[in-house]
Amino acid sequence: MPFQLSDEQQLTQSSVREFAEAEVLPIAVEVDRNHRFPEETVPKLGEMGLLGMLIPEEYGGSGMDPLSYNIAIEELSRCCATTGVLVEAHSSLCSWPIVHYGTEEQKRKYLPDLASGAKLGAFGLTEPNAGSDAGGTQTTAVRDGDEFILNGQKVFITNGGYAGTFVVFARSTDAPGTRGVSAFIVERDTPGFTVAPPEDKLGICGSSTTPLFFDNARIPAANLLGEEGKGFHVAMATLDGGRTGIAAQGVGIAQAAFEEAVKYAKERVQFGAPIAKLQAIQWMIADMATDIEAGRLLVYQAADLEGRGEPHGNASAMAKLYCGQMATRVTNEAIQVHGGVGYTAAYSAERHYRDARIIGIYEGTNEIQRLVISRNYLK
Ligand code: COS
Repeated sequence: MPFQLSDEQQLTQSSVREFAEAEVLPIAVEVDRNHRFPEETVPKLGEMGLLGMLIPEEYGGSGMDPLSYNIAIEELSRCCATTGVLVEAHSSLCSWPIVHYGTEEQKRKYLPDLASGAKLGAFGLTEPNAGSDAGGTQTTAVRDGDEFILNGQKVFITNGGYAGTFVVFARSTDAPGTRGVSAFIVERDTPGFTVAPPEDKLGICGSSTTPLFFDNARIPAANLLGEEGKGFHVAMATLDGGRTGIAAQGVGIAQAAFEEAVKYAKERVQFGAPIAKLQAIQWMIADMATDIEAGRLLVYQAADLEGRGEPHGNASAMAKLYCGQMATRVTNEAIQVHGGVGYTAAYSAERHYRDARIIGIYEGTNEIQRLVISRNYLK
């Protein structure tokens, strides 16, 4: 077996599964139907230490290894994809860059509240005219004494409506393209910074996905994250880890759909026997199980490389590319196993199918992952 989880990793897996089944699963359907952010889960996630997984102990987190973290994201997403991405964006996209690029002062100021869940985190990179072309950032940051003045707009920001701490990217120098971009930490109550109402989406319906507006928003120059003009590197390095987390979310969604398809196949009787006795169903189950396992191993590999301090951008792009397609395939098959009822809201297969679709889009589309991967072989 290429990956033998350590005792500690297995403990993380079982304890997060137990927590998610007790606290997250019971509200998953309602959160989806009502497009409701699961606000009451946030303090529970904080108490369980699930908001400080990527934050070192000295700043209030648990300093978990990347493989354990991704296992936790899989387990949360297996019960509720909305909760999975809530934790993933908070951890991979906001906490991680502050841990890795923040000054000691920034870490002491922002990380303890992120670790406890007193504040949720978000990441503002995408703009109306800068999606896949993240280097086309148009939001500006102009230095004025001890401050930067931010102007512009971000879109599709996960946790936008509830986050207290945002890592935001803006153009602060005249350097063209990716080189003029800098990263900043922005607090929610900054005058001139507003969060618009959430998007109405196909899936992950409880997740708060919002635009952000900066209208002469003044932030302290001390909130520059990393070196000025190196923000694009911060964004790309952040996404190297984040993409593994989204792949893990895809594994969790697919696993949930698979388990429900197996259960239904054993219960549903047609032609005088459970449909699990039919080879047509058996082959679907076999393909789904194999597909999920392949995706999970890609996630484990990318996380393991990251944990050992090895370059992991190629592996995380592969994991995300594969899991985006895998989760769509598996959840589609799960509906097929259910037949007509799979198309209705009486079963969760349709929710998983809708939730799976985003895996191949956010934190870089399938096409961007192919670009990242192919560059490693063709350079
Ligand atoms: N880690 C650190 N630095 C990186 C990096 C990485 N993984 N990948 C690239 N860089 C650096 C490069 O070394 C280069 O540095 P220099 O300017 O110092 O030479 C710089 O970043 C620009 O890189 P590159 O030339 O590859 O940039 P491109 O404009 O070609 O963009 C893609 C590359 C398309 C891969 C990038 O824009 C991207 O990932 N787009 C998708 C964005 C995305 O995922 N959005 C989702 C938002 S979060 S929900």
